[in-house]
Amino acid sequence: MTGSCTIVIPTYNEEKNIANIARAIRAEYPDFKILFMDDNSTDRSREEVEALNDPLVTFYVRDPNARGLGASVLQGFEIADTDYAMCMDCDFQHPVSALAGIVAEMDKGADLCVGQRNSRMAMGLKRTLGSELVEAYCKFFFMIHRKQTTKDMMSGLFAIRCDVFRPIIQDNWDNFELRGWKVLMDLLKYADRRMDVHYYRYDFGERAEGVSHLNPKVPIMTFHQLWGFGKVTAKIVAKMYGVDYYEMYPAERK
Ligand SMILES: Nc1nc2c(ncn2[C@@H]2O[C@H](COP(=O)(O)OP(=O)(O)OP(=O)(O)O)[C@@H](O)[C@H]2O)c(=O)[nH]1
Ligand SMILES: [Mg+2]
Repeated sequence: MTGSCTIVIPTYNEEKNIANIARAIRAEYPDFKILFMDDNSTDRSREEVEALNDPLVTFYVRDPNARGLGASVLQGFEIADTDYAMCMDCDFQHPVSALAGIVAEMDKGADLCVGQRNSRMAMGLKRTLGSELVEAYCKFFFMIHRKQTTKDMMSGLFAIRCDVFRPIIQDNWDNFELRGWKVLMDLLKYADRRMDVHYYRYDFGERAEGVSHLNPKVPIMTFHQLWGFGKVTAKIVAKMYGVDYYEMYPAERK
């Protein structure tokens, strides 16, 4: 086992950020493994990573028939062979300097450490308000279903103990929102409520380079994670955005 942590980074067409983020992580953390879970990028992402020649960096090309941000992160967590695995985005919105604080919390015995944004305003006012509202809505359903909630449940920066979460991932693979973006929220649906959750606060930034992948399907998939009534909400939101819900979820077509 090399080092204590694998940094799992889901990527799609991040050629402008991918080498920079690997270099930035390596400069501060000589022994962290870096695992890019790439969904068949059509740009020069692979070449950029290969040119780094870093033995602790892996560019994993995922099955093109099983694409999805959620699936990428969960599969990365399964592949990780270190004590902890942490996911973060490729575009520097999650500061590399925060990783040390998160790992320090894991070293104190946490099962899960959530990177908690001091503010979401880097997303702009409209998206920040939307994000906070959606999170409050999701939390309400988690409470009704007596599930574990955390602060910043929508966070894309968090670390897990692999031995605690690997069985959860393997046992529930088909139940996850595999194309969805709210991986932490999905994991909490199946996690033991007695687990030890720690937090690390950080300043959330703006995308460094490249273009956003956010699209109307993201909130639809987030609501779809919320059991029966969430699916009704997802259908309403799909209608609002002019998205064909049953094309997204053909198995639910009656
Ligand atoms: N593997 C994989 N990664 C993805 C996919 N879509 C987005 N990503 C990655 O997921 C991370 C988050 O995507 P972003 O485009 O930054 O989404 P966002 O942060 O909500 O949007 P911005 O605030 O505009 O950056 C980035 O590292 C993306 O490259 C996907 O379908 N598959
Ligand atoms: Mg981003």
